Amino acid sequence: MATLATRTIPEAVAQRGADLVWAALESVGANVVFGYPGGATLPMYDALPDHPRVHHVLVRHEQGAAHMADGYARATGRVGVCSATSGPGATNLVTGLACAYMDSVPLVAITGQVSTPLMGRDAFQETDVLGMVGPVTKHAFLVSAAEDIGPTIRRAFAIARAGRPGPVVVDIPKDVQLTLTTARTADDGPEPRAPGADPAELDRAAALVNGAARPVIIAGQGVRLARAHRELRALAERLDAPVVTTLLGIGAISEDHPLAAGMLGMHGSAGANRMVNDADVVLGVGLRFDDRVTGKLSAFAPKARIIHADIDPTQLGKNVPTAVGIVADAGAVLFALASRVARTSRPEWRGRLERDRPRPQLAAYEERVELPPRLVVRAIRETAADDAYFVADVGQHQMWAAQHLRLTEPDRFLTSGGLGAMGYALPAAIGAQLGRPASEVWAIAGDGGAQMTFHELGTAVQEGTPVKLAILNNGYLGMVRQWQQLFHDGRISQTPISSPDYVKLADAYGVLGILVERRRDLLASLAKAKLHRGPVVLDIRIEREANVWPIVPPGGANADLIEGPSA
Ligand SMILES: Cc1ncc(C[n+]2csc(CCOP(=O)(O)OP(=O)(O)O)c2C)c(N)n1
Repeated sequence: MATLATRTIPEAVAQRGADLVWAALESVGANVVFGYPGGATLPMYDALPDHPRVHHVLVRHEQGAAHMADGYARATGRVGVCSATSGPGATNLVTGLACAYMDSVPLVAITGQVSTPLMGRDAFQETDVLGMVGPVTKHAFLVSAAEDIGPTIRRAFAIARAGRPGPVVVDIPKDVQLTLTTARTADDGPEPRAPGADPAELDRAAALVNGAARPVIIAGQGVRLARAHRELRALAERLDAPVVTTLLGIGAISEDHPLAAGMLGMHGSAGANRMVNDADVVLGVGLRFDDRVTGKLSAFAPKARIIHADIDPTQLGKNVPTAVGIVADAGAVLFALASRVARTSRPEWRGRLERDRPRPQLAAYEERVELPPRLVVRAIRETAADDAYFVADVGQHQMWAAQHLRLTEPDRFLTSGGLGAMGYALPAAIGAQLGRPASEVWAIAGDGGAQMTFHELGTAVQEGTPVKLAILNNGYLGMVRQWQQLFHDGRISQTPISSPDYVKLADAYGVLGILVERRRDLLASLAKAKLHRGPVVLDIRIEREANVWPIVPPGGANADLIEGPSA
């Protein structure tokens, strides 16, 4: 772990703490910061123009800053940075921090704090940031001396990246930002290294896998974070074992790979759920085995011995009983196992996979509907570049996107999986676009989530980020309506939701808005959006009461999944 050592350079010119904030960010190569200024960050913003290597993106709401930093981090693999003032600025960040925490996204958030003598006095815009963010961050620092600013920020970066990544907050009182100091950041020393897998555990895991007739690999976000796609594919091919993914694991394996068996869990494919249900050995890599993945715990993978590999030791045995637990980076585990297991062929087990593959044709009833959601998602996929990024919001459209985009390039699917924070898509897409300026970025949102953070369109305009926002507009908070229909006797309560005229609203921002009401206009409208050089908002009026299928009823076992009419 880095030390907080500083050294004084006698001939150095004294600098304000505020300058040291930006200098520290420059020194770690953080050249994009998503933020919003205020009273407690006035010194920082006063110093910013003297640091032209940092590009500051002015957001419209601090939640947007955190989600943008998150989208930037997920798309680039780098640490995302956001900034907010004290009090309401910091409180507005919290949703985005919690989202990054749940999904293991490396972020550093810099918050201004009221001046040290005012702290604890209910000062104007004072909140106890450390107290507030503790449960949703890996770590939070309060910096009490200007000379600690540089080392603390550098250490925050190291913590955000190390092991299981996550958000770190650095809270800096205004007087500390104003203090003059000649201190410089000392060399922090080497980054902490990920633990290596225990060879004995690897041997036990390999023995289990070698003895298996029906093994399944479950790939989670950890495989993507470790950029271990090649290692995953190599092991799967060696074992001839199907690979299912979690929602965040989508993109760990190309979805057209013959061993890719789709997403597992509540809205996973019937095939993926059945294979895990019948597996005799499950190798879970880089996932939490959360409730949306396992369904009823006691009935999860009932015939299987479970091997669980994760870099975070607190995950092992937390939700599912494991026969073997391995604490290590996903890439290291997959690589080490590949050299310990026998090459095998399992035509029968593989045949199951072929049989259960989701069928792409529309169901008969969908042919009678103008814009069934599955058709819309597939049309977006068809229109977008092969290597486009897709950022899904939260709700039915998120699940349709997860099920039907069928991505072949690694790591192109970004979504708020753990927290499930509506409003994520547009800001995260803007962040992803700023991190990947040469790529196409599509945000897919519902009409509910779109209204939560639509104002960030202003950020896209000011930054010239050409994100395409496709609103799958069904006039409902669709996912909640679906649950009311299926599990609350059809009693519809507070889920019909009105929308503004999105085309006019886009126009007010100087953005191209396109209304899509007919199937015959869909592809042409999407193509127009793709070719337009600036941001675009598509208001796509999908089938109003479509449901997401399959679904595992709440509290049910994955094996009890209901396939629904569109199977
Ligand atoms: C911030 C937040 N508030 C509430 C919810 C609960 N919730 C989950 S899905 C959903 C409905 C989403 O509606 P919409 O954005 O229109 O998408 P749809 O499900 O119709 O595709 C709601 C309210 C949430 N996930 N996040």
